Amino acid sequence: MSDRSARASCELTQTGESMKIVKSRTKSIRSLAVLGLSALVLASCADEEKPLNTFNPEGPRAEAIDSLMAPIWWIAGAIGVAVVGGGIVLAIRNRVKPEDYDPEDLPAQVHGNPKLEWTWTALPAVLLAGISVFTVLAIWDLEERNEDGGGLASCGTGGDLDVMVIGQQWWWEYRYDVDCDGFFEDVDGDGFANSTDVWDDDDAEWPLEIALDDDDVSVANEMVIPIGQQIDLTITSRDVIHSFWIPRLNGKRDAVPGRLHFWNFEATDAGEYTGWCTEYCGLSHARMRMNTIALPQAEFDEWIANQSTVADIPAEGSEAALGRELFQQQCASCHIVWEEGLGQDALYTGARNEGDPDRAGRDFEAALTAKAAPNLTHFATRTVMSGAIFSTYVGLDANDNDLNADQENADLLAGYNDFPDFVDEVDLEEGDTVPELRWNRAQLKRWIKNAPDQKDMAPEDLRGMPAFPGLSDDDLDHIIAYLATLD
Ligand code: HEC
Ligand SMILES: [Cu+2]
Repeated sequence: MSDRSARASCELTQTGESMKIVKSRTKSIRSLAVLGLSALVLASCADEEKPLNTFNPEGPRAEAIDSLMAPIWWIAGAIGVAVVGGGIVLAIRNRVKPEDYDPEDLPAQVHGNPKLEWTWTALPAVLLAGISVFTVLAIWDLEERNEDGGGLASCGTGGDLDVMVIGQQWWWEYRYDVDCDGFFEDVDGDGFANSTDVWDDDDAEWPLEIALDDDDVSVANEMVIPIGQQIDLTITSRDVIHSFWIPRLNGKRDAVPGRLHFWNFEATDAGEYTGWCTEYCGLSHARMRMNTIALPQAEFDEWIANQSTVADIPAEGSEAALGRELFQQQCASCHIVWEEGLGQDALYTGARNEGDPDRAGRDFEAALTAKAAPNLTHFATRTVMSGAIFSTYVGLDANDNDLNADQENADLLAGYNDFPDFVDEVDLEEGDTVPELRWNRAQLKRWIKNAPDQKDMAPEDLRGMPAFPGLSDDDLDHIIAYLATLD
């Protein structure tokens, strides 16, 4: 079964067939067959290739969960079969025809038999106690952080990495503690910058100023990690409760405003690991995904070195320079692009007023809808955007100049919207050349022109990005040319 038809039948099974469990007895055979078929099809949904498959764990954390679950599943399955099977066997063996039914003829009674009663109380208790020992050990194991000075304090000498994960309606921000000085300022002066400093800092306005460190790197939607090392995560949220879950790397952990939750994972192999927000968080909850890219150490080092640089300023008079001007007028009230002279602490709009004398005094808060928007300094290095629901690059001959005008292209892209691995999904005929990866200009245009049309958002309620109906096609071209320089 091809990937696509498997997916189609997954949907079919979930929506239709299994509902058709037929009531009448004559149809029961057919309904059994349907059930069996559904089970088979659903089993094929657990295909190894599926990006969110917990049964295909990668790295020690996910493997620990999987290897805890497998034996419990078999034990529970055996007990289930024994109990249900025993029940069925007894029912069949002891069945009586209505005309033979004698209310006086009771089976042997076991009530008041201490041996039996002790046995069926003790057995499950021992079993559950045994399972709980392994479960608790696994939970402790999963929570373990790198021994590098309390987790939050530094990256330590081992070079392991601390990443702060911040959920927001409806995208994820990742901050990297690049210089290993921790995420927090040492407010209480005890020589140790840790999470208690946040509570000690009267000026810190949770959650706006959490983890405000001049030297950190902030990216959106796509977390890049080195393979073969444990990444310590500090998870929190800016608005409502979200839940962070990359199924192939570890279990879930809630992102709760005002709280710091610790979590970690490790990928053994290079590759892409995707996830979804798994706590209902409003309008675009289903479009709040995450992408994790695991790279060999050397490539990761290159990546982080590049992310730590400021953006180049495009040459005067170029298309990109025009775009930058527009960007500063229309977009910079929410989005930051770090440039020379603009301190990295200008991560939030409030701080930006001081960071750039040209902008001092402007009322950014008033224009600010989302309180924070993705940092776009190296936007062109990401493969996904907008909560990881669109690709920044496609392998299609995307239509450059007309917003949604080319229906075929629009349809293909719409198909992509539901599936980030679009490039692999395009059916190519034999002999076709694989289309080159290219900047997804069509989608970017649609997004910048009218983001709420592309993803449910409520900019009027201070959530998400507003539409810019006033931008002309040329304006959009210029802005996109500028964004393309942000690599
Ligand atoms: C009022 C705040 C605000 C303004 C103004 C704004 N944006 Fe956004 N933008 C956002 C938010 C919030 C998101 C994240 C939306 C999401 O993914 O749910 C976003 C996402 C984006 C993204 C995707 C980034 C990524 O990594 O996912 C791009 C590109 C972008 N905006 C470009 C622009 C451009 C260009 C302008 C100016 C024409 C602009 N934005 C103006 C708030 C804003
Ligand atoms: Cu969410």
